[in-house]
Amino acid sequence: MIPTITAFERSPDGGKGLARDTRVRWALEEVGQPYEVRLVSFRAMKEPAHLALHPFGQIPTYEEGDLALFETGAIVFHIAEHRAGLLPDDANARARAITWMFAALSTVEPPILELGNARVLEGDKPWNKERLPLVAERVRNRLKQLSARLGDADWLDGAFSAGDLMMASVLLRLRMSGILDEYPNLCAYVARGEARPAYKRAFDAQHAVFTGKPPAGEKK
Ligand SMILES: N[C@@H](CCC(=O)N[C@@H](CS)C(=O)NCC(=O)O)C(=O)O
Repeated sequence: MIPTITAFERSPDGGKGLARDTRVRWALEEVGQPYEVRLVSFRAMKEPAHLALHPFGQIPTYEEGDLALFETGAIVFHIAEHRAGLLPDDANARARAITWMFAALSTVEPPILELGNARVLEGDKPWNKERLPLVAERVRNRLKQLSARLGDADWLDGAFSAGDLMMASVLLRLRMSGILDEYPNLCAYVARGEARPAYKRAFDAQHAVFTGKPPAGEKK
C-alpha cells in the first residue's frame, strides 16, 4: 500500500526544506518506501475534510489504508517501526534512538520555534528587543548541551537513526538565524544529514513542487 502524505501547495519558504513534510519524505526515502503527495492550500487545511485528518489543521498528514496519522513524531516513528532502516534491532539501542526523537521534538524544537516566533511574528512589538536575547539564550543553552553530548561523533548514538533524522530536521530550522554556526560540530552534524542521498531526494521532491519539475519517480 502506497502511503499518501500532505504538503503545502504554497510554502512560506518556497520549498527549501523547512516545511515539516520534509522529515516525513526523508524517513520514507531512508526506508525506500514510495509515497504520494497531496498538496493542500492554507484554506483547505482549515476545512472539515482536512481537519478530520489533522485536528489542528496543519501539514503533514499520513494516510495508509485505514490508518490516518498527524504529528511528524508519530508519523516518522510509524514509518521507522514498520520498515527497516531507521531504528536499530537491539532493544536498548532502539529505545535510545526513540528517546532522541522525543528529545528533538520536546526539548530542542520548542525554543527554536519560540525564536522563530520572536523574530517573525513579534518583531514589531515594543518589548521584542528585550525578549529576543532571552529566547536566543534558551536556544544556545540547548545547543551547548547537545553539542557537548554529540562531541566528535557522527551521530547521536552509534549508527544514523530516526533520532538523528528528527534532530537534524529540527536544527535545520535554525540555520537562517546564524546561531547554529556557533556550534561547529552541530553544523557538521546537520550537513551530514543533508548529505544523505535520502535527504537529497526528499528535498528535491519538495522543491520540485515549487519549481514545477517533479523528480523522477514521484507521482503527482
Ligand atoms: N507538531 C506538528 C507541527 C505541524 C506544523 O506546525 N505544520 C506547519 C507546517 S511546517 C503548518 O501546517 N502550519 C500551518 C498552520 O499551522 O496553519 C508536527 O510536528 O507535525
